[in-house]
Amino acid sequence: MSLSSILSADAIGSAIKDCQGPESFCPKKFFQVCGLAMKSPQDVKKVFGILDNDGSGYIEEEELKFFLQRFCPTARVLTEKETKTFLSAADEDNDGRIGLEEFQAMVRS
Ligand SMILES: [Ca+2]
Repeated sequence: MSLSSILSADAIGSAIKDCQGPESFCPKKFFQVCGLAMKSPQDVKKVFGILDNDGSGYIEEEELKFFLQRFCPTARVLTEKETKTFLSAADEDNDGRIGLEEFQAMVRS
């Protein structure tokens, strides 16, 4: 399973291009531009599984840092500030990691 079987390469490219500069990453905009915001809950779940690199059932801060690289291997890593902002925007129960339901809620918002 890879992200390119769910999202189009063009859409991923546009979304990555949009946040090339440090501190320019906006999760909501990214999910819209890459097309994930319009995908079914099943597809969003597959993407969650890819982002949860160690299969723990949660996306932790260390995995979130490499968020853009899961979409495009040559993309940059997120800055510490972007990672923390992203995490706190999604982490509704404040356990310091993103669960599937939190991820789905964020993608669709
Ligand atoms: Ca994990």
